[in-house]
Amino acid sequence: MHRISVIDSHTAGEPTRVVLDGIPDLGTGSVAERARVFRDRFDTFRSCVANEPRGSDILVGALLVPPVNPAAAGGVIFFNNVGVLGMCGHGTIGLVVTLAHLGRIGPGEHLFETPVGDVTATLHPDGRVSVRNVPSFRYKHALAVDVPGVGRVVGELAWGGNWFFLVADHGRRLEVQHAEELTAFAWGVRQALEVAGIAGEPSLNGGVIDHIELTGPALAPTNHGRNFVLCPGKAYDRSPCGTGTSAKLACLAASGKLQPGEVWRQEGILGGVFEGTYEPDGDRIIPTITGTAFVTAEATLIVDPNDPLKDGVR
Ligand code: PYC
Repeated sequence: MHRISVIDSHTAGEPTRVVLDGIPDLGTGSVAERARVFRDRFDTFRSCVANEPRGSDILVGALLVPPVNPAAAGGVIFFNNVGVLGMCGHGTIGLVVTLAHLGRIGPGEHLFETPVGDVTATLHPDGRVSVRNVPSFRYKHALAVDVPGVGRVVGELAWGGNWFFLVADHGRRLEVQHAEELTAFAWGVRQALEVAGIAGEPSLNGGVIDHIELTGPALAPTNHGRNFVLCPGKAYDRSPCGTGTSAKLACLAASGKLQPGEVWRQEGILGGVFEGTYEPDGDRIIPTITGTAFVTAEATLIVDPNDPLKDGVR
């Protein structure tokens, strides 16, 4: 039997599973190099932890690995039902709350290494977590793509730790009862981008645009915007998506609609909120996203070699 210790949490409804031990040997390279080893050689482990019957399409896993920089609290490799992510905002909030739950960290600033750069997470005394994300930017705006069965869709392409295509003019209501229709629309956009060969900067995660973010007005008057984010494996983010909110901030900053330090309250599809602000960083921005997470389980996954579904359902 192989045993894997995990702690589950949710951030505004979006689950994170932090893997504490039972992790394969990924070598001693940078976190980016170890993420490549994980992707190329240990996809079975990813599927075993993230996919059914132990996980689900909406689960984001977080491998906690030793950092290169001894000043860092850890290295982290995020993954989901189909592969490895660059960064994950809701997952970093979940990781910090998990480490605090274990008594490994307390309130204050904590550095984490991710495959796409260092992030700093601040655990506030009231339990909220602020994640100072990797530099983010709008790469292209007013980009049109022809989506079969829909027509011409115009959006913005932005990096927030993952690549996002943000569409404001989608003509749909961003309410969870329409999740199926929103998923079908966003998936069509994603496939059309791929067919059209539209990509981000190849040096960042290969440039693959694997997150589609539909944006619109907030439902609550205290918030500034709402989103529906379709993740790479066709599951929608229950939270406002930390990297998606970072991409949104980059677009707002690029179009002069949000000033440095000004607060943007981003509503997710379930109504959960991340508060975002940014600092300018040359032609990029450094977003900070604040939210809360709650631990939901402490568990040991058991992988029985005789189980025909030991590697998860792919
Ligand atoms: O919060 O950044 C995020 C995220 C990415 C994918 C799912 N959640």
